[in-house]
Amino acid sequence: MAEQNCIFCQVVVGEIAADVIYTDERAVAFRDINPQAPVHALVIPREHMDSLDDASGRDEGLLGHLLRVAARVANAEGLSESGYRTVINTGAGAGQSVFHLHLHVIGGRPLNWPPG
Ligand code: DGP
Repeated sequence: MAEQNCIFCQVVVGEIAADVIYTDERAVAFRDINPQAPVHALVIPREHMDSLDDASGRDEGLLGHLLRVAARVANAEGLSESGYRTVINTGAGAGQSVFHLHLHVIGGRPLNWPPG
């Protein structure tokens, strides 16, 4: 169910334009508007979920699917050799600013560890 005022729900239905690079029946991937690396995509479920904290046991299949989409996107973006990072920020204190679950897929430059 779409959440009112959720920008990523609006991306899913096309009300907000995005550079979409992958879609299927459960997920959408598009380029981040504020990229932190040469490749920076977001993978989201079509169904609204505020954050990873809202996932329940019945969402396990969906979560696995989102991870597989992240890998597919990363490989399609040419990151299989160089590697890539998938990040889920959960909660404002961890840097989450959009409260619709999303996986960042980041790559195309050296990535430091630990992250900031
Ligand atoms: P986070 O801070 O983990 O919640 O990441 C949210 C990301 O979403 C952030 O990197 C910027 C991106 N973003 C926010 N609004 C939009 C938008 O309207 N379009 C796109 N493509 N990305 C957005």
